[in-house]
Amino acid sequence: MKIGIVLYPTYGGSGIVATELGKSLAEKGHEVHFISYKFPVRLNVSSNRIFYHEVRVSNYPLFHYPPYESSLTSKLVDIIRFEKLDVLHVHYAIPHASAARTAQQILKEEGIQIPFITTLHGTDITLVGKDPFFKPIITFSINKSEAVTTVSESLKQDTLQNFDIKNEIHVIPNFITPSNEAYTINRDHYAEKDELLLVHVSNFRKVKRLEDVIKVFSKIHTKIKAKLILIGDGPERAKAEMLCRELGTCSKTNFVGTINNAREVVSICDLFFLPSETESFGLAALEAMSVGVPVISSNTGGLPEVNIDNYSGYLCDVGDINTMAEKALHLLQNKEVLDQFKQQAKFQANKFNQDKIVDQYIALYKEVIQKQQATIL
Ligand code: GMT
Repeated sequence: MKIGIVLYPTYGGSGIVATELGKSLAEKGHEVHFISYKFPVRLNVSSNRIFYHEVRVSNYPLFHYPPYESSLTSKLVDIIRFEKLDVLHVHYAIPHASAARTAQQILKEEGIQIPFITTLHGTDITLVGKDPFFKPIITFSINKSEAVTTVSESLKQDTLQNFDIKNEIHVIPNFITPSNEAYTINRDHYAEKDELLLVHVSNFRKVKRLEDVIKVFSKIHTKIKAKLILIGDGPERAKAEMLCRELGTCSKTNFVGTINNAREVVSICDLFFLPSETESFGLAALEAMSVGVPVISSNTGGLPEVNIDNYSGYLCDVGDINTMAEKALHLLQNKEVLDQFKQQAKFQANKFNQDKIVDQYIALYKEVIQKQQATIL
């Protein structure tokens, strides 16, 4: 198949999943065309089956706001027409699904038919989507997609509750990519031999509750020798740094920024924190588990579908920093239990096997293509 993938190119989960999916599809023999405004950060392979098409936005002075959706739509029309794509898979509803729908209508006028699939990743529904202003366009583009997928059952229920959806929603969870490279990271650069390492990875947005990570750490570090690594960057960073100063944990906290080898750094850690307000899936937690790091997370959204309480880690109420600290100490002060949880975390992560999950997308592509061909005949 010739597949077009529209994505955000950044470190955000939706872009990572879309990129890894495309890489895997190419490995399975499909031709994949990535379409975005910037080269996707995880597109670190070369393959004669992978293509990248950049959307350029006009900066004509009249445009106070550059018309990205129109540029994307025009790019889609051009690529679908020229590359003769069989199916388009857009990640994130705004503005990718609506651009896909307009491109589809333009091409229909020329006698070209292409189905498109929309994958909802969470923030498009739970945050952006709840702004009533966006509701009509999100509802319309979901209903006009030939197929819709969500990354968790919880996100499916959120979507059904908040939008008037006529389409069936398929749940296809995120997956872990096997990491083939042998890690060479030196743990000594991050901690003393007798110190435990705690870690958090995110885009430091409010929804991630970074302050809870720092507060939990301040409760823990007086009881055990430990350091905290914070991977990522974003709007809450300055506040987080102030809080570390207030709580006197600066010397034990390492803000390493947005790094390419995040999973490698996580792999040398003992415990991962994801106390988010809401999380449709929690790819960062799954990636931590895949390298044997148990997770203390909140129990909202899709997190209970990923992190199993008292097995791959612990689930706590949002904002319950006392229980988070208590559970973390329970693991960190009992080496045997911690080692058992490390193994269990890896085992749980393996359920999100890339091959099986990518095959579910392939089956869906085939289904929508066949359905569309049947309507033409
Ligand atoms: O978490 C973010 O802020 C980034 C966001 C995105 O759209 O890239 O992540 C969402 O999609 C990920 C991949 O499906 C999920 O693992 C994250 O849980 C989800 N984030 C939220 O729901 C807050």
